[in-house]
Amino acid sequence: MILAELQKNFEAFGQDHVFKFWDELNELEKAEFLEVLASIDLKEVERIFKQIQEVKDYSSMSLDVAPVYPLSENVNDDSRAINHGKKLLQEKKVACFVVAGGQGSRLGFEGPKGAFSVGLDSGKSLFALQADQIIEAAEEYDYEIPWYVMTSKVNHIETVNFFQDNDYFGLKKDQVFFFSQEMLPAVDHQGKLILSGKNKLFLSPNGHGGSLLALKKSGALEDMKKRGIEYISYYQVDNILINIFDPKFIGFHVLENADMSFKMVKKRNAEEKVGVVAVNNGKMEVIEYSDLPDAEMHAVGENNNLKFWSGSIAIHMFSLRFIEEITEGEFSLPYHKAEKSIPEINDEGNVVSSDKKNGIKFETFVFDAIGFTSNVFLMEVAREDEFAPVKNKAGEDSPETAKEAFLKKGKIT
Ligand code: UD2
Repeated sequence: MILAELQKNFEAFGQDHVFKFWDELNELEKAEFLEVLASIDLKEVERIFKQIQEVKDYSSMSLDVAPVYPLSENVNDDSRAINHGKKLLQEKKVACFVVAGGQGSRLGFEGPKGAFSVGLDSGKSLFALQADQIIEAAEEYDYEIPWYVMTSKVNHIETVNFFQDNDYFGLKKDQVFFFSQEMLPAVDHQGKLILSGKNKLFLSPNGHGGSLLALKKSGALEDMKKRGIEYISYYQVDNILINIFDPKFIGFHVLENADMSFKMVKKRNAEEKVGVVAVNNGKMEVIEYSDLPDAEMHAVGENNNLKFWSGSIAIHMFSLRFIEEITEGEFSLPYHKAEKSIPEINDEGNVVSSDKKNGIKFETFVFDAIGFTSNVFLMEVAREDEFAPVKNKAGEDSPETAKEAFLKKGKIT
């Protein structure tokens, strides 16, 4: 698109302020900036900005708790699921998929979060620990289990380099499939694009919900099919206790005919920052902690326990067929807004940062795929066995607590 045409388009959408410093740019800077601007779908940005204004008011809705298969409810059912899960693994039908496109800003670690080490004696990073599990499972089930790693532009090169520098942690190079999710521009509270440099739009990853389309667009789904994969074990990069190949979870997912399954833990307290699964008007949905009304968050249910007693720890099984079906044709998950402090250029052309939440990032969440199916299975797991995320620098969910949980489980470091 030529400059004049682009300017006209930005003007039509009330976004021509992005050209404010145009005359100060050299030819290279102009060319780089034009390429980015031409890739922005302004109509879509406008649509998303409108959509996020319509915040769902859960306080006026009547919410029930979704049924969760409790820890060891039935030994016979459990062992049937375990056997089935093992069979599916022996049949080489399961792949693993980590979402690692986020920025880890709360942790304050520069670089991909998977490269972070919580301080084990071995110094192993989160990625290295995950690779250990894949190697072990590959031996047990006798196949080269493929590992799909989603990054984003903010960390793609560093992630791939980290794998290369560490010889893929003992995995074969073609066992690991990297791909990036898409980026979206952030806006201010009036919906204006944010300049974080004279020729720089502030862009950020489109949330882990972006993984579903990215799986398709990158060719990862095709690659899975070629390898005979039918089920995907999905997890987040920052959980040091992740149990990537859990035959019970895999088995139940398939025996229950689920399209998507969730692992749940008993919430530490009402305010814990995990989403809950509710039944709203007959349909299951995940309500993120920040959207759950106070009264529901603290509501008391059976046996004087919290009504929403369990939280989603972002560990899922997906059926490949389900992802294929929903990403066919027009596919979009609802957008959520994340209000953030974003570095911004001032009138004098200097980049300024503050603690003020001056910007809005648009994100989609993978758990909203629940809206596309009623075949959902939720399973409770023990926190001490399966969930110790590294989120914050110190305190709860920090490297220190993750390390402690890891060692307590008797894991070999
Ligand atoms: C997420 C869940 C929360 C709970 C918790 C458990 C959301 C909105 N909430 O909260 O309910 O399950 O995790 O740990 O997910 N990521 C990407 N691309 C992105 C954004 C994130 O790949 O654009 C990855 C990121 O690298 C990380 C994971 O998603 O592996 C979680 O991201 P987060 O730390 O921002 O999520 P959090 O802790 O707010």
